[in-house]
Order: sequence, then structure tokens, then C-alpha cells
Amino acid sequence: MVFGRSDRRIRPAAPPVALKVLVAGGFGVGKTTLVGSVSEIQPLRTEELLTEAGRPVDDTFGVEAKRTTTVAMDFGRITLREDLVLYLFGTPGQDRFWFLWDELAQGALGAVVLADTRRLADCFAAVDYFERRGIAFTLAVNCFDGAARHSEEAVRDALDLDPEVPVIMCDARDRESVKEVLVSVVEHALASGITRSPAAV
Ligand SMILES: Nc1nc2c(ncn2[C@@H]2O[C@H](COP(=O)(O)OP(=O)(O)OP(=O)(O)O)[C@@H](O)[C@H]2O)c(=O)[nH]1
Ligand SMILES: [Mg+2]
Repeated sequence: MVFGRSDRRIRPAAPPVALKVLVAGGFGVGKTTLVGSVSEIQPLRTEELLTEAGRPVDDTFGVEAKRTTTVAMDFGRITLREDLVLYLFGTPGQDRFWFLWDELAQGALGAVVLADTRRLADCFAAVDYFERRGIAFTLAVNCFDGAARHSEEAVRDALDLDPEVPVIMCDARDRESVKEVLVSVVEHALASGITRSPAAV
């Protein structure tokens, strides 16, 4: 009988690759909802109540039921495949929190820009931001009930997006729909060759 170490050592499974993805877009477009509907951990939220004093700047047109707003960030996690984990960082939607974006964008592989076709102009700033920094993004239209439906081409033209930017219709409340958006971000970012070190997450 032979004792000693076997040659057939069991290799520990490689740790999953962790990628950072931002979720951006205008005020009240559904960023916090999107992170919450896919996150497999209790999402971290930084919501504060909307107040009467903020009414002139916090325009809740189309989302009249909205009572709170994100003041720092949302954070969630989703395992897309056993070897691929996404960390989701939802940005605050209002202009007065722009100073947080550069911190949040550090080490991001890619981004989702969420848009509401009733207020399409609200996502211009996010589109510009990612285009300027060369961060790959998918434009996801959050199809609110009652909002007119527009074709992917119409949205692409209205936002003057480059042809390679994916445009996807989604429902931020629906896990499968949001997963589709996230898969598109990862595929698009990898195809664009804009990969960052996971260590930067
Ligand atoms: N009908 C409908 N309502 C939605 C959808 N997504 C979000 N909502 C509602 O719209 C409101 C805004 O959602 P939030 O997820 O807080 O939006 P946000 O983009 O995080 O907002 P800020 O952080 O304040 O910029 C909430 O009342 C949601 O319940 C959607 O797909 N359909
Ligand atoms: Mg929010």
C-alpha cells in the first residue's frame, strides 16, 4: 500500500470574475428599482424623502407615486454565471449629485443608461458622460405603463447613438428583463475591448 500525497490534487475552483457596472439615467427613471429587482443580496439604498421644498427641482412628472430619491448610490450584486459576478452601482439621478459620479465610475466595466421616453432628454447627460470617458453602455428604455412605445431606431436617432450601442426595451421591475440588459452591457463592453482589471472594482 502506498501512502503519501496523491498526484491527482483537487484544484480549488477559480474565484468568479467580479465586474462593476453602473446604472445611470435621469431622475426617477427607475435605477433603484432596477438594482433592487435583480440583486441577490439585500440592496444597499440611500433613499431620502422628497420634500415640499424640493418640488421645484425634483420633477416627478410621470412618476407621481415617487416618494423618495437616491442621495448617494444603490448597490447590489448578481451572479450572471457561476464564474461571473456583477456589482451594480446605481447613481443618484439629480444634477446636484453629479460630483459623486467620478468616484462611482472608477473601475467600471460598463454601464446601463436607463431612459424614459416621456423624458428622453433627461438621459443626455449620462450618455455624454460615458461617451466622453469611453465607458461602454447599453441604452435601456424602461417601458413605463402608459408611456408611448417607440422603436429602437427612433430612440437611437433621438439620442444620436453610435450604431454599436445596444438599445433594449426593458421593465426595471422584472428580473429577467433586467438580466437581459446586464448581459448586453457585459457583451458590449467585452466586444468594445473596454475591459478593466477586476481588482479595480
Ligand atoms: N410603472 C412603472 N413604474 C416604475 C418602473 N420603474 C420604476 N417605477 C416607479 O417609478 C418610481 C421611480 O423609481 P426609482 O427606482 O426610485 O427611480 P430612480 O431612477 O432610482 O430615482 P432617483 O434615484 O430619484 O433618480 C418609483 O415610484 C417606482 O415604483 C417601471 O418600470 N414601471
Ligand atoms: Mg434611485
